[in-house]
Amino acid sequence: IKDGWFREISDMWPGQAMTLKVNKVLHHEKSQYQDVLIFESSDYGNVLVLDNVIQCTERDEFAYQEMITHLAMNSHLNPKKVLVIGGGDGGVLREVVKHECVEEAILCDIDEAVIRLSKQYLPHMAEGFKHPKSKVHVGDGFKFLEDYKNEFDVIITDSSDPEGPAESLFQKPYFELLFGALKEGGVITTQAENQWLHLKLITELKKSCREVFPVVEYAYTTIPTYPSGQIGFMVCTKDATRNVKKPVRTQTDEEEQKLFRYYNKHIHEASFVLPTFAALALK
Ligand code: AAT
Repeated sequence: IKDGWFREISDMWPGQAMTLKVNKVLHHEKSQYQDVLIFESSDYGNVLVLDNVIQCTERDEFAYQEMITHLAMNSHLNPKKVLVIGGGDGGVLREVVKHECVEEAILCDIDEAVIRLSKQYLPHMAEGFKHPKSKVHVGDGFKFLEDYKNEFDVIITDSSDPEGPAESLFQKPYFELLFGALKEGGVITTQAENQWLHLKLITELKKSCREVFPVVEYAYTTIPTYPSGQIGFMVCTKDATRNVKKPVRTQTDEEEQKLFRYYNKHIHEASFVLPTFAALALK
């Protein structure tokens, strides 16, 4: 923070940086895994920052949390048991339990500080923790998955960027664990970075996923406070016959408007349509 502005300077997006005006710093600590900063911004509500990277703001978080969740949830006919890796703010959990078919939703984040501070400063996201179907485990997502085989219908990896504690969540051994932990017909989504900045990383990620899953597609959402204003997802399923680009389960228009602010059945399909430069690279 300099002169009242937070600047998101990082080698992961050279030569550019999101800046947000700071009203006041609410909390700052070094947790066991990362530097955790929470500030109140002038126009984006409260902001969670890990190792100087914006994780979410109250104003636009729904664009990300809804898409990473419902692209997976609506690509499964009857998701009952759901796992979230990362997502310590609780926003993805909040979205998962909106689906009444869900019987159990488990979240595994590596950092108790993120969970603790989100409950205090990001209550609209952390409401996901209060739901009777929600369970929380603090630990490394990679290690957690090693104990589960044939267990989950949907697994959502809402992880930070590959520099730091989330590095292992972007590599092939992790996708093998995900595949093994899914039941037949299971679906995953993972945070898969920005097509303007990380096309090479996304290409490699897709290749790794393709070596494990029969169906792998990249989708993206728009979000002002992530680098370059967009972020993508890998959407994969064990079921070779399924087309994840079209929801297999839908809500009525009225339900959609009641439940979601960003996601709807049209944007589900649209989010897989890529500009030519990205489509060619990811072919
Ligand atoms: N929904 C907010 C978006 C995030 S949060 C990412 C979370 O991943 C953090 O809470 C962090 O503690 C957790 N995490 C990191 N590594 C691991 C791990 N190995 N196991 C479990 N959880 C982990 C993502 C923001 C994306 C930013 C885009 N620039």
